[in-house]
Amino acid sequence: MNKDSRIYVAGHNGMVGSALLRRLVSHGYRHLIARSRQELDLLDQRAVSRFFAEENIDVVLLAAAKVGGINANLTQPASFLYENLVIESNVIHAAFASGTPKLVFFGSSCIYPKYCPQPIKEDYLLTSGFEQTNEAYAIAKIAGLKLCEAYNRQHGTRYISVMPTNLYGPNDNYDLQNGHVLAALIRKTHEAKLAGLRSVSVWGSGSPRREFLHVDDLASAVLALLDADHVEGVFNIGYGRDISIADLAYLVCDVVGFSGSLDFDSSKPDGTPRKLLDASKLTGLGWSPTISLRDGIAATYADFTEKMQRTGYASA
Ligand code: GFB
Repeated sequence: MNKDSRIYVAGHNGMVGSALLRRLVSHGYRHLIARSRQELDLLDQRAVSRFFAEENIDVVLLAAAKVGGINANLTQPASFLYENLVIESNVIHAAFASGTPKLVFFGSSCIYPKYCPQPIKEDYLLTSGFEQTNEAYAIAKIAGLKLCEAYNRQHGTRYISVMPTNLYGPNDNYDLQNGHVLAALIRKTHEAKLAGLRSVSVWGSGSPRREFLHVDDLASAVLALLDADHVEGVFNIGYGRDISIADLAYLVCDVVGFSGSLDFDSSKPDGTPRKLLDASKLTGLGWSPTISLRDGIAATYADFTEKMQRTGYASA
């Protein structure tokens, strides 16, 4: 890949896609291609094929997907399975059919079994059952990973898949029902502070552990992979340490400046007890994360409050 490569960032308005775009622009890549959902519906196979036939794309960063937190996955399994299967099938096939040499497919740490040795290695895929709350999304993302491998084997493409851990950062989705935990806790503690509330609800027991990677660190990892020669297969992208949901909530309260108490709501699901990734395949290429959780939360909170002031609401 070089600075004149024609790079298509699918999902450029989302948290991951916008971070990729920021990184590519800051690193001097000059031919970046992006289409909004209104300009190109990735669920429309004919439109996607026509787009690839016209655009002469060298690299695809397939960050477009239907994503969401534990409650969104629990309540919308058909949407998560259908939309992610169709988007990835349309884009991966059209990339192959138009001769695009490089593609990065984005999965998630939730594709791994609910119970497997920690930290999780790429080889643990499909070695035991899924976490029920996100089985649909996990199966869709595994299908995308396997589709890349199948095109590589049958047609000699070199499409790779990355499995990021839980992500956060600018342009996150702050919707309290469909977003992820860190964005939800930032919004809930901020609103509780402004309203002078005495407590904030935290879903579940607080005992699950999660690893969090700032989305700008994810973007630097993806560029490190694209710059490396002859990389292939699946790469975990993680921070290297995890934290309990309870301790995360206390950390967010500290950063936001909310001094009330936390109410743990056992009527909400905990989900996977732990999903710490082994990212040594990637760190072996020389990459490492640079944004600490506390600094990342503080920067994300600043982004959130700025967006609230500008738009009055912070959902994606
Ligand atoms: O981030 P989250 O929704 O997704 O939840 P997962 C992580 C943990 O935080 C769960 C707890 O144990 C939640 O019960 N939690 C506590 C909360 N308070 C809240 C809250 O206010 N909102 C939310 N959302 N959670 C997702 C998968 O699993 O991980 C996706 O469902 C994707 O498919 C994503 O893979 C990366 O980490 O449990």
